[in-house]
Amino acid sequence: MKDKEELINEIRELKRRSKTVILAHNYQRDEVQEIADYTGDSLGLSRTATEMDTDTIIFCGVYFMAETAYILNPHKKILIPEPRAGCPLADMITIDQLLKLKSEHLKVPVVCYVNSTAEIKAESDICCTSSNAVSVVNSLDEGEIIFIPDKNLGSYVESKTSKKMILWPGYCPTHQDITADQIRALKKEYPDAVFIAHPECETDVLDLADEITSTSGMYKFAKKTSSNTIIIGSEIGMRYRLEKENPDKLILFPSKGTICPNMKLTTLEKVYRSLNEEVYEVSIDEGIRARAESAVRKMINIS
Ligand code: CIZ
Repeated sequence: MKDKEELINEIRELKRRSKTVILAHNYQRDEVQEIADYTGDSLGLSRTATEMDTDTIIFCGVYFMAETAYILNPHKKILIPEPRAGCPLADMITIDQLLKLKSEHLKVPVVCYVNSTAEIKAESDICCTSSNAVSVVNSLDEGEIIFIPDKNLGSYVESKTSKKMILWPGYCPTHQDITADQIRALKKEYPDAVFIAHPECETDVLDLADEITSTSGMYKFAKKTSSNTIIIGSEIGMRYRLEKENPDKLILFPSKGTICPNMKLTTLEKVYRSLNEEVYEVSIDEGIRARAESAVRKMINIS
């Protein structure tokens, strides 16, 4: 079995020889972020994939993210090292449930969070991410909006707009595990700390936040805050880049358990195999992909 350094060197060499670009989501393992050419959020990475002059991209993240990269880059080969890396939040609404919801609220536009399957995106009017959800909702003329599948992000958006939101009861189990009591305890221990929360957290946790933002927004806020102690209300993979970019700041998480088990399924060994054997290729039925692309492009055009 190869040791970590050996694997990293071989991955770098294979990547160089095959002209493959590796993209890694902000929640990936430290060592996977280390070998990536780019790290970022799902939309940022999908857009980077569009700009890259390469035919093959390895997307280290969960399945809907690699799908989103494929939706925007159907002529490129998008590989995911671990195809079983799913997203429980994306799976909390099925296509039949969405069709039923739409039939109960005719003419109400559907905004779907990027954490959704390609099929769900194809049945939605417009997509959004955690960084542009408020502007996406505000861009619509209608006063009433169906927002799927994340109830926490949806109710945060509702608090920032004058729209009536029909929410779906989905949630991210990792962010849902962060509690207001954990944050209060950390704030008591570190009274000068600022708390940055992801909008996938529950409302009582968001009520304690100094800043509510996406993963990309967290990196920006961490750099500019004058506080030397930052509590992060999100997945533990954020620690890698936050500590690298802010060596003088103390980065704290509410618990050691703020882990997305699906994000951690991608390992260096699997990235090596993906490069070596060109597995596993993402593909989506063209009819679904084209309709999903329309929802994603509409979002890109307004943000
Ligand atoms: O869009 C993403 O990558 C997710 C799931 C979260 C975020 O805030 O970046």
